Amino acid sequence: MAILPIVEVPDPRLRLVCAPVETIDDEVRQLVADMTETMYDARGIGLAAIQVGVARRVVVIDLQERETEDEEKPEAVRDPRAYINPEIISVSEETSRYNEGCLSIPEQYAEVERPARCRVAWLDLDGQRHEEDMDGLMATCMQHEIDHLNGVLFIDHITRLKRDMLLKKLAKARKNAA
Ligand code: GNR
Ligand code: NI
Repeated sequence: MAILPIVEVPDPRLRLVCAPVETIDDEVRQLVADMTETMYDARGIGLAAIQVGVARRVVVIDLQERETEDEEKPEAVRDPRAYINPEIISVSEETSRYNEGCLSIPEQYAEVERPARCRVAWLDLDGQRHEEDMDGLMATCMQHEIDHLNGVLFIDHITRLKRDMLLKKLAKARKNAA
């Protein structure tokens, strides 16, 4: 396994439409393993392959809360799931708001409104097809990740004013860190 560098805005790769996985081979399994390690290292709850520079429709998610913010999650409570070629089948009319963040837009957050529930289909690492209704944080996170596969970021769902403010704050934070 390897911790891979995370692609950040304004990298144009984040705007690519990713290609479906045709065969679940060792390369895909290696990618999922590396994405999982990278997600935990970065303390994210999800990660799309394009965030490590690979333009394929692969997502990993583990929503589980950590004990404290700066404590790394113990192996025992880790429950990483891989979603290959995930697709939204339907969404609820009801929406919900969540204060979203993204590892590709470090330390910036904004309230995003999305469908509260969605039905999602995907393949697991054995090539088995699954279909499931999702709600709560899982529905939000899955929609955020599938957006990445289509070159969409959470800042595309907020007003231009809020987006410009957020990107300005990011530029400032980067400048201060440099
Ligand atoms: O770690 C993450 N937290 C998060 C919080 C609210 C909504 C979505 C997310 S996903 C994000 C990790 C990430 O950037 N995934 O693409
Ligand atoms: Ni993200």
